Amino acid sequence: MPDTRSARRSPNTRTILALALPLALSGTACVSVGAVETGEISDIGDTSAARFSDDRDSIQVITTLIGGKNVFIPSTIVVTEGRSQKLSIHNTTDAHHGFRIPGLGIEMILEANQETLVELPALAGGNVYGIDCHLHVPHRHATLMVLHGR
Ligand SMILES: [Cu+2]
Repeated sequence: MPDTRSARRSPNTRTILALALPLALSGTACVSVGAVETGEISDIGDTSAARFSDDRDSIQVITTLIGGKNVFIPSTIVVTEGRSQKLSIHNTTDAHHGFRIPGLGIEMILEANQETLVELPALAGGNVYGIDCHLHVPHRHATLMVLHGR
């Protein structure tokens, strides 16, 4: 008989991971593990009021090969609204890759084994943009998330 414990644990792990970022952004100091396990998230509160400061001059990103898949790390890039931001994207692979944000009209080529600077314009908070590699369809996608600023 197969061990069903690991099969049961897998969705819970995904649920916890999926909830981790919104919970972190909500400013909620403590949410009980019981609430996460049962999917009860009604006590998280209104996240639209959360505002963030940002002391970074640039954000480091890599595109790399993991387990046979090309991925962007971090796969969710977080910026704050109302200020431009530099992305310093290092392509650690021996192939060119693309970096495209269709919602912003940004499309760059990331040369093999090189660092490429991408300038993001000042953006409005509360928006999420898809990121992909326009050179390789199977390249795993990423996300740009714009937080409300202080
Ligand atoms: Cu690619």
